[in-house]
Amino acid sequence: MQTRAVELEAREADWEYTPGRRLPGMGFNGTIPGPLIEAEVGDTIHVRLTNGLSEPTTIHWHGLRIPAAMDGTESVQASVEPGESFDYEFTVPDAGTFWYHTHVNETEQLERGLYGALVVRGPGEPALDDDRVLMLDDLKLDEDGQLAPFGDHHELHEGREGEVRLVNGLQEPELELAAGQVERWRIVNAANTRFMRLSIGGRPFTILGTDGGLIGAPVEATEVLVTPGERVELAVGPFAEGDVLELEALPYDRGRGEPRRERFATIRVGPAKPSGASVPGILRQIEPLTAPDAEPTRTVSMKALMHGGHGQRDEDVPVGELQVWELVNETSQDHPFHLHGFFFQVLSDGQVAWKDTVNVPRQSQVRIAWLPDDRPGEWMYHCHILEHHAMGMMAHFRVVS
Ligand SMILES: [Cu+2]
Repeated sequence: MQTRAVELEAREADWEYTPGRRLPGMGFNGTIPGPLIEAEVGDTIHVRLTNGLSEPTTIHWHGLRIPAAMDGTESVQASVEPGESFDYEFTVPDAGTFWYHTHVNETEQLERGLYGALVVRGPGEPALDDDRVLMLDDLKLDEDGQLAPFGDHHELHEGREGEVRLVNGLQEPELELAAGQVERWRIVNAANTRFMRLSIGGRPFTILGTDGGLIGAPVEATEVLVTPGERVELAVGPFAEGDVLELEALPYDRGRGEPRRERFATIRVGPAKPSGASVPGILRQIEPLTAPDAEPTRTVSMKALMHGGHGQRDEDVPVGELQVWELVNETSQDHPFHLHGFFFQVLSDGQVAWKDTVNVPRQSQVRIAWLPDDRPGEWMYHCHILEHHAMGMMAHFRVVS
């Protein structure tokens, strides 16, 4: 186990998102996405955040089960003022694909690029030929090709979706793969609002993991829905030399916007290389927290959250007391529900996996279970459509020992 020291400076960035086109971005260390942070389970990460912006910021460590004081929200720390710095220090307990992002003026700071990925590796993971992180995002531009203004009333309700699709900060890039190889793709939806029903040229791929790392057993699929904040890990390939495939989002109706088929990247398959990839039939043992039909201990209404405004407070959660929450969405649009600091299992989808963000489709319910381990303090949950979060679609609660 190691201690890893990382310096992150939030600063303005001249963002060339496609050759010859630039935007005034914001990037950790001036890059979009920010630096990839890599660690092994049990490592301690020390991050000094320095704020080189002209407005306050913080970092939220999305999906990491770390102490409340390190969660990066304004309920556990003062936001970091321009010119100041803040030290985050925590141990990473779980293997998986996580991400870090600003938690202040999110709609604008995230759109402008203040996010990055954090990958934690554990023992006994499947061996694939390569491992890459794809942070998917979009950008909303105005007629002059500049960032569209933020936060009008319509945008807050409908969410902000743009016509420029990005992979790792670049518009519809080309990705090269070697024929015959199978890669592990760690995909993060870093968009403010855009839902991504991902397809890789219609070819089958294997789902290996989700928000909280590996799932129990690999799942073959030709598409997977990734909503804002969610992650998915895929085994991709093998393909034949000369194949050209599109990484795209298929039409998905979230109750707003126009469902369309949209390209994120083009995949070109080059000359063959030998493959040592193998995906075992069992990836991990995950014990169910409770029975799929367990009675809810609490109901969370998306409608009430959406209309409740800021400062809502939900009831305390005692350490060690199993939580079964019924997430009820009586609104006319889908909402990706994100719980800070803890993993949950979705009881209503028949799978046993660790999640921190789950889509609650409109006019439906999703039942989740989670067990608050001994990390008391101020926590929160919110809709991960950032405009909804900005509108106040969130609640604070305490975990109490
Ligand atoms: Cu929402």
